[in-house]
Amino acid sequence: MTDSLGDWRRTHYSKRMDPEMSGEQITVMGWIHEIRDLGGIIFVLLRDRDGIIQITAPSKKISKELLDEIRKLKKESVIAVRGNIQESGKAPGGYEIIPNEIKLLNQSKLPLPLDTTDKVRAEIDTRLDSRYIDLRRPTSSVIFKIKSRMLHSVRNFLEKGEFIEINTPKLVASATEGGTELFPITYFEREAFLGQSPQLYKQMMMATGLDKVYEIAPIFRAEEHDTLRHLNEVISIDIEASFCDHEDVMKILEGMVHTVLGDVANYGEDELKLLGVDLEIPDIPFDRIDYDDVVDIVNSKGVNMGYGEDLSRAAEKAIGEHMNNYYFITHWPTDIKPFYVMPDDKDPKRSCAFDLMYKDLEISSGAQRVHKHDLLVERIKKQGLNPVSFERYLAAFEYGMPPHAGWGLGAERFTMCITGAKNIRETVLFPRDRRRLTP
Ligand code: AMO
Repeated sequence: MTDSLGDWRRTHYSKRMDPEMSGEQITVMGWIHEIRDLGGIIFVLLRDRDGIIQITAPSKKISKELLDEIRKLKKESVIAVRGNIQESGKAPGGYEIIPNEIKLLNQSKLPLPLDTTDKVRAEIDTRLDSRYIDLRRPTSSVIFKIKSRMLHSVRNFLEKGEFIEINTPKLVASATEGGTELFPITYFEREAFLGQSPQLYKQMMMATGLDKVYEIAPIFRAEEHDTLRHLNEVISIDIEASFCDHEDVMKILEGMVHTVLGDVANYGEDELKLLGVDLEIPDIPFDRIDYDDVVDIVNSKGVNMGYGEDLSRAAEKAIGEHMNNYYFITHWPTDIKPFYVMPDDKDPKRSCAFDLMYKDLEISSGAQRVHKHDLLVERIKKQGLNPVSFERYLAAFEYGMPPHAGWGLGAERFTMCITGAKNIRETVLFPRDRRRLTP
């Protein structure tokens, strides 16, 4: 038999107690984390979003009916407790509640597919299969509290910088980053794709006069990689700004990373502590290293890398060891960057593209863009793509397209930098990878 919620409402989360509340009757709601029956006294640990509070039921102070009710409770069932709060040196968190009334709101089946205490470590796949239970563990859920703080701070920063939030379509007709890595879908009688980047749309916005835009939305990549850094659906934080070059948007990016890390360290102190993270706020400006120098350094560390090659995993590790935590790699070879990237005026083999790295992890790419129509057509052809598939995008460059630049920052990779998560799957509620499409 379970009880209905009725007119009961939570008055406090478990961690929002203070000494002045002593003796007050409060109502808490949550899950039974643990229950210990010592005969003369029963301890119930109630867990909510914030943490754990002890319900202490001594047989001397509590009616027999209520004690019998408590004895029937099972781990992970959902309860509401009304009782008097008091300080207690022995209870976790320093407070305990002496119950007056308890409602059993819903029962949990036992055994659980996963332990909710950190006593038994489960494999990541087992955890993801029962993610709703995994997220009852504070060390799992805290990552999403931090991710939420990060995204909130990103929005604040960009709004203060007068960026306008936009939403672009995720059902698209053609590729943006080149021909591969797309998920095809059936769109009525035609083929379409899931968007791999808002790139072409955010650039078209520059022809509208909106001037500075940002989008925080999913991107889909049909990459076959099965690594700790790649997923097939991630959240990209994208900006595009007119009358700007790559240097300007690099300044925005480093300023944003600096501010966001400061905000997370400030407001998420307890959350970081739970993960054992001592967040270092990097000084700005971040170091900038030329791609040519990266090639030299990587080779000097015994990892083979030719000019014009992308960074292999070994090369990323080699350069990561050499540099400070956050740094930019600039002047990438034009040929290995997408068609929309502006070649350097003086040396067109090099481009105005950059990556932002954290140690050995790429977290963002950006560039000044080609804003001249004819050069853009030439670049599309040179990359083996057909300008006809980009007709509507290209048209936007014929009627007054300002010079512009932008970047895309992976929200999950940035969350990994902040939380120290080694596996990107830890930073996504329901990750999508080569093997996983449910839950
Ligand atoms: P790029 O393809 O480099 O650039 O993507 C930008 C950032 O998005 C994140 N990211 C991923 N994270 C995890 N798994 C993946 N499969 C994955 N793919 C991308 C990374 C990466 O640095 N249009 C350009 C951006 C721009 O120039 O504005 C683009 O999409 O953190």
